[in-house]
Amino acid sequence: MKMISLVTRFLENKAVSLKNNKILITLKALSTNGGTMNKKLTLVLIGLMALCVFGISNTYAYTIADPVGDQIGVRTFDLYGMNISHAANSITFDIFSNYPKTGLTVGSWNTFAGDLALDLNGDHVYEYGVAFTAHDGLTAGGVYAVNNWNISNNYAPSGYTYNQNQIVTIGTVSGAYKELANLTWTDIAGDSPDFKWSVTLNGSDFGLSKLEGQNFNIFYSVATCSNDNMSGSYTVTPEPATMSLLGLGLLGLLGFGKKKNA
Ligand SMILES: [Ca+2]
Ligand SMILES: [Ca+2]
Ligand SMILES: [Ca+2]
Ligand SMILES: [Ca+2]
Repeated sequence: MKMISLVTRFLENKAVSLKNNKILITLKALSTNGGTMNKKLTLVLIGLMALCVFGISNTYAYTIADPVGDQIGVRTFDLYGMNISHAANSITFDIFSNYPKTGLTVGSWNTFAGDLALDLNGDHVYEYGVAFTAHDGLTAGGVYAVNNWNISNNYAPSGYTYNQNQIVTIGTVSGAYKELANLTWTDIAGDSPDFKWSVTLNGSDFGLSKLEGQNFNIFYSVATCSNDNMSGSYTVTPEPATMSLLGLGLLGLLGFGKKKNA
């Protein structure tokens, strides 16, 4: 409440000092029309803040969202989305699905988890991959420069309905893995989604001294059948600079208010 009354007082101040600003004149009218209107303004502010907090804590607002129920076959194959975040020189991918780490056997087809495909030069040819399981001589968690990908058709026994011609796992690579990344698989609370893959990669994996400004195109198939898949892109924005600009702007605004009040 102290915070809200501070914000309200700040807005009242601004309304008095910036008489020509239409929006702030409206705020002034609201805040000087007695206690009732002041309470209304406070309620609006509380509502806005609650909305902000709810928005941040809503785990279903994925960076890349995938429709629920768009999989072929059982709901075990459903992907829900991917959250992507970054630090100074690392990027983290969290993938939410119903697919178990041990894989799923349908009839005679032993499916296993797909690998993460990354394109860093914007041509949607995925030249990097992270192996999510050990297969074809690759190490789980290894970040590889990929020459070509296995597609779902390479794995399908005859007579199955599945998502054809989709890239699913790393095929051939050039050289050893760039890094053994921190790859984790978690059985998260609840079953919609049921599980989370998480992997954190470094700029050096891609020969980059900094990730800032770098765009990633991402593709992920839930399993070797690609019965669900998702794609999207993410740009590593220069957050610290943005934050300091915002800070400077706020300081400028405060300074301006003070000057006018004097
Ligand atoms: Ca889905
Ligand atoms: Ca590429
Ligand atoms: Ca679970
Ligand atoms: Ca999908």
